[in-house]
Amino acid sequence: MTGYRRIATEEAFAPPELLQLYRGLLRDGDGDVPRDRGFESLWGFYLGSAAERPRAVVRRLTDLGAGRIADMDAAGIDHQVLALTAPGTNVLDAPTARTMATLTNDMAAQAVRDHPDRFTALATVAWQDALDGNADAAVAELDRAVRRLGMCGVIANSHVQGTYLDDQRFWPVLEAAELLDVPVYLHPNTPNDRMVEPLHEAGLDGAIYGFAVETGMHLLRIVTSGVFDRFPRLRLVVGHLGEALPFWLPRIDHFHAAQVASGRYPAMKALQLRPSDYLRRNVWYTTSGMAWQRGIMFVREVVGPDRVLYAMDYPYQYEPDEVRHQDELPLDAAAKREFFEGIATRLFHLTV
Ligand code: VNL
Ligand code: MN
Repeated sequence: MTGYRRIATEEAFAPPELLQLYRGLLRDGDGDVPRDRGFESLWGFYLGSAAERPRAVVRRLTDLGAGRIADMDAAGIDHQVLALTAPGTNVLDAPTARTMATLTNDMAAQAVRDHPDRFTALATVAWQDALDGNADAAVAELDRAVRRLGMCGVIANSHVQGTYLDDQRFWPVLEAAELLDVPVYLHPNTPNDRMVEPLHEAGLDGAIYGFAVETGMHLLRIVTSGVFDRFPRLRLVVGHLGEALPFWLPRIDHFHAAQVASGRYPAMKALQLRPSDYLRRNVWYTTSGMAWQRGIMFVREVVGPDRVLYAMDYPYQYEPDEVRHQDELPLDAAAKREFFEGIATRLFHLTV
């Protein structure tokens, strides 16, 4: 009836086994992993609150079957690109993270096999393996997930215990994503323990704003570190209309050039292109949690309409009215089909 299928591209799930590990972390901590007050704030809430929304979110996260499909049908979502919810395995010690990544990929692959028309999935890897000099293990799991399980990208739930993907120890995984031709979805995490305090004390550490502060900064660190000069065909996907970066393009370019010219920071090197050029060449932008026509039209205008695509942010922002709002974007039928279906199909190489 609409002339397009709605493909939602930032849709979260969680194995019950991972939530059980989170409960243990919240209770006892993990001697091998530094404290993370953002994690405690986020998952202390979702796993501890008796209020209705957090309980519904946790129930929906663990459902990769009939309940989720009923929600999709009720909202008009034809297909979900599934990803392990944040912070995923990033808060675990490396051996536990590796075990959980394998379990998560197997679980998602089963859901895709059961409902190939409704689900595809992003791979999960234990990014901290790369920090321990064991990037090969993360690369091997990515390879298995993509080539054996048919996954269409890899989720990066942002910082790994305070380190970011500009750290060259992670680059073998980025190189593998480039070679496998699958995008890396850079999803928010709570701000790391060194930056969370002033946000947390005001109630701003989560999806309301802290995620965007943390993840916008992460994306910018990736750009300014030269990742895309080294891996020019690497593709990144970011939610929430780009975590505000599209609004900042001129100022970022201006001060990047000025700081490089003056040699102000050793970490800020000359790049082959302007920062905004990478944000228009290597990055795609989903509308997760940002069902706002004027914002969507602005981002299309400044980064290009061919890299702005639909996402819901299920189950955290399960708002069927927001689907309708995006159905009514001031776009012609062909452009709307691209927005809901075409761009996602090519970006993730979807076959259904
Ligand atoms: C929230 C929203 C959390 C979107 C998310 O991941 C997310 C939240 C933990 O409202 O807390 O993807
Ligand atoms: Mn999300």
